[in-house]
Amino acid sequence: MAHQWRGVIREYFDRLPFTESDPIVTLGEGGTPLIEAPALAKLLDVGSVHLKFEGMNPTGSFKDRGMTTAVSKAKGKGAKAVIAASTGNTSAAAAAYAVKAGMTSVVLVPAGKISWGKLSQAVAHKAQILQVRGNFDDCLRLARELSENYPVFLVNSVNPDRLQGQKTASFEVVDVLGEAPDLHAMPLGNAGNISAYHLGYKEELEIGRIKQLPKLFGIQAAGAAPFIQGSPVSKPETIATAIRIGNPASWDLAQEAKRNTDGGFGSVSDKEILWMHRFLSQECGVFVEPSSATGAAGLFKLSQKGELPKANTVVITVTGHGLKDPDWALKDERGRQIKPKRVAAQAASVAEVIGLERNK
Ligand code: AN7
Repeated sequence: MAHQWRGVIREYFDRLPFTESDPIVTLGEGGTPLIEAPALAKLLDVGSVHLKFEGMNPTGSFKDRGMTTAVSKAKGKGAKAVIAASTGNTSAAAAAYAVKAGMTSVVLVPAGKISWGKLSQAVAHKAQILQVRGNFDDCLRLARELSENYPVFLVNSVNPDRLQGQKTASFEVVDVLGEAPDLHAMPLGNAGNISAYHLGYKEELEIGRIKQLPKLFGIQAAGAAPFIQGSPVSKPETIATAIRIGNPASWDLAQEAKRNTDGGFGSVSDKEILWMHRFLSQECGVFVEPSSATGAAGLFKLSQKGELPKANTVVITVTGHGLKDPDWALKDERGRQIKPKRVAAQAASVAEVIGLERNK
């Protein structure tokens, strides 16, 4: 029988805190492609750029890596229900993995501020969805309080089992490149992901698979940029709803990731995010949700200012699939709705509309 990727717990079993008797709840997450993007390398004026396309995970975002570990651990402890606060992707992943585990799920999302692609996933996987009158930070506070006082397991990234799963993305990058990149950038929201990459790369350094850590760069949306401001933002605002977070839970771990790798934080406007969102789909063939374009947008901004550190190999994690939040692709640069032309069902009229001349 042909070999199939077995999900991150089985693929990296000796690198994760699991034993043979532990239940494993998996949907085959991980093993995502690292896609070369020469157009982006040219734009940034670096040797090479590889996009780690996390939209290829089973629920369409990197959250699946941490959800397989968190839900497996919860199952091992006899949990019947999981709870998560979410800007969307965590809720989709929690709901799907809960179904696979035979558990129920409760998700708390900011009212009216999650994309309908993600909402449809939580509904499809029969989560109990509660729209909280507040932002993500309010949702996380509630989820923590509920998990402390009621029989529900918290599967947000404040649960260390989540970071264990998410660190496998750095292993995969090293598996493919054979070394660490010089620089690795990603969007920065609640800060679980940059902390997990740091953890993974540190482990790779310890066992000698890489010789140095990549500089880790976390990029925020300008309207939700507590790491740039230096303190929590009380009213985060951005069209990149996945990272509309004002009070990141993994604050200290992210600061450590930046310091320890000589990396950096940056922020980009919604306009810059949408410009890069379009560039990735139109010039690189990679369709991501707007939030996921933030890492690349941040590096572009640094390169334009002449502040991008010299790098031969750059990896940029694009965290979620474009189909999660597709409305933005259906708008042009000025925000006008794009409507494909209607034509009669005749080759000659189609040819005329697209400006083709008949072969001689
Ligand atoms: C596409 O789903 O926080 O810095 O509740 O969905 O690890 O938080 C999502 C975050 C980047 C930020 N890109 O990662 C949630 C949630 C996408 C995301 C982030 C998120 P972290």
